[in-house]
Amino acid sequence: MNIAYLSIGSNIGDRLHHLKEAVRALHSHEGIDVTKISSIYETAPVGYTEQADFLNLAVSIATSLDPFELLAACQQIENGLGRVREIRWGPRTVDLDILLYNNDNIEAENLIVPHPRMGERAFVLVPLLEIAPSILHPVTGTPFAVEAPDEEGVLLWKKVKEVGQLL
Ligand code: PH2
Ligand code: MG
Ligand code: MG
Repeated sequence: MNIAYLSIGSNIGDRLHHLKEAVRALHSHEGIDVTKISSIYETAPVGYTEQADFLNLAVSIATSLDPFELLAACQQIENGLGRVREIRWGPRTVDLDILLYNNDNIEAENLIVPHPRMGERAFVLVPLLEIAPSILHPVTGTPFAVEAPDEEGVLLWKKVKEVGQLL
């Protein structure tokens, strides 16, 4: 069994509903178990800033899927929830990104793991470190650190303690 961490975000429509639907869809996939879930954070948009605030969370999964099958499953869930691909870093009903997959270092055309921008993004790291506080970067072997999350626009929005709360 493989362990992966995913970041999930939404900033269109009923954001909480979209996050829940994404977690449910992951969990109901026969090759995926959602094992840990972070609280939900409201986060200021990064990259393209002329858009609404996001809700973001992180999950840990146990999966029999290989990284590319997992990517396909994530994209299928995004499409099923009405995701239309438009502006890079622009608004989205739901976005599922693979952050880490075991300790793998993958550099394919359609998939880079560890996620190349995760180390600079408080909206990724704050939820991730809540569920995996002592995790190390698979390539550099160093811990992930986030300095001042609230200054980077990351605020606790809903405390979540167990996966069942979002199913
Ligand atoms: N996702 C992006 C770009 N910017 N900003 C926040 N706060 N949260 C996101 O999930 C996010 C973003 C591209 O996927
Ligand atoms: Mg993303
Ligand atoms: Mg994405």
